[in-house]
Order: sequence, then C-alpha cells, then structure tokens
Amino acid sequence: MKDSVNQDLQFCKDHKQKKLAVLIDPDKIDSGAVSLLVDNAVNAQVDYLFIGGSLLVDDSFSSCVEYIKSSCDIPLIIFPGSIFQMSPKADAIFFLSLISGRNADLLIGQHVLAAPLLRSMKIEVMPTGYMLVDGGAPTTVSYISNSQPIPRDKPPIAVCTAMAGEMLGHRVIYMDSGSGAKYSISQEMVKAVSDNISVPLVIGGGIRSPEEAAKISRAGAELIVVGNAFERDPNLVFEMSEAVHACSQLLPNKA
Ligand code: 1GP
Repeated sequence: MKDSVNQDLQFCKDHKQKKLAVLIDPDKIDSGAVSLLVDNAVNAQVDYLFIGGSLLVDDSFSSCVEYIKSSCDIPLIIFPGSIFQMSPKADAIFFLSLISGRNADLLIGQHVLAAPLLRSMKIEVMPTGYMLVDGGAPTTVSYISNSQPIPRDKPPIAVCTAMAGEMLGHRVIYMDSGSGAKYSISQEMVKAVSDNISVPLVIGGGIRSPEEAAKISRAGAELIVVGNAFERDPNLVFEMSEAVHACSQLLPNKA
C-alpha cells in the first residue's frame, strides 16, 4: 500500500513545515468554478487538493475526480462524507474515524464496508482520527454524523481525544469545525493538541483569511484546509498559500 502523503505530512510535523489544502465540494461548485480553482491552486503552489462533502446530492464526484486528475499534478486526497465517495483515481483517502463522537457506525461500521473496496483500489489509505469541534453554528457534518462536537472552550477534551486517537494507531489527527463554521478552531486548542501528539495535525472549518490561517499554522497545524472561502473568492488562494507557507521553519541545507 502507498504511503507517500502520510510520510509527507509526518515530515511536516517533524520539521515544522506548513501546508495548504483546497477542499473541493463537487456539490457546491460547478465545473467552471472547479477549473478556475484548480488553475489557481496550481499557480499558487497549493500542496493538496481535497475532494468530498458531507452531503452530495448529485453524481458529480467521480467525474470531478477525473477532471482534477487530468488537469494537474497536485496530489488529490478524498475527504469522504460517506462510502459513496471513493475512487481509484485519487492519490489517497482519509480513512476517517469520528473519534470525537460516539456513533459506532462512524467509528468502525462504515470502515468495514469500505475496506475491501479500498484494498482493491490500491490507493493510499490514511488512518485518521477525525474530531469535530463546535464552530458556533450547527453544521451539515454534525447533523449528518449525528454526533456532538467537542465544546470549543474545552481544549483538554480535544487533547485527550487526540492522544487516544494516536494511541489507537491513527497516523493523522484532523480537527474540523465543519464547513462554513462561524468560528475556526481556537489557536489555544490547536496548540494544546499539537503539543501533545507526534502525528501531523490537520485543521479545517471556517478559516476565511490568510491571517487566521497563519495564526493556526503557527499554533501547530501542519496542514490548513479551506473550502468555503475559496468558493466565494478563488483568488484568495494566492494570499492564503503565501501566508501558510511563510510559517514554515527554514530547513537546514543538506550540504
Ligand atoms: C474542511 O470543513 C473544512 O475540514 C472546510 O471548511 O469550507 O469552512 O473552509 P470551510
């Protein structure tokens, strides 16, 4: 099984490198908008493209994967809202276990159904502890997952949950306040979690400005994910990419 995205993210954690992912929800944008966003992502040197959504109401997922793979070399990672969002053409998939919730089906049930299909697809599978954090407004993901998010003012709950996730073998911790959240995850919570895990930390949900992305990167996130803000303004990708990458520490020369 391939391991390159996982290794890349672990390198970021170990060497304080910061990366940006653009989330494409095929349900929310049309093909013209996808094309512009992908072009901007290439020109802005975005590190990853994510595809997926909590609720897809049409069948554009597979064609969108194919379009993206045929138009750029940025690694495409599936951020699945359900087992219907899988494709052998993507580079990797987050194998999300909703460790902030107590819904057995999303902790292990759907994974049992997905496992044989994923094995036959031969894409990189990334065991991921997925944690929903309250973003100040009900989100589709919390409704669909039928789970309660971690309160945003309780970093210790997030820390213990992330530590347990790592101990269970998850190789990435992904904290999300949900697409379109009112508030992104606090720097305090990001720092507390980052300081207590040795696997990479992905943060998404409600990040709207380059300043906010930079603060969260500096607090300890290795990978920042933005969806909504780029749907509204695809040109924001440039500033956001610069702001996130500027938070990377300089690597020593390998002379
Ligand atoms: C991915 O849910 C996020 O983790 C994306 O959130 O659409 O609010 O950027 P936004």
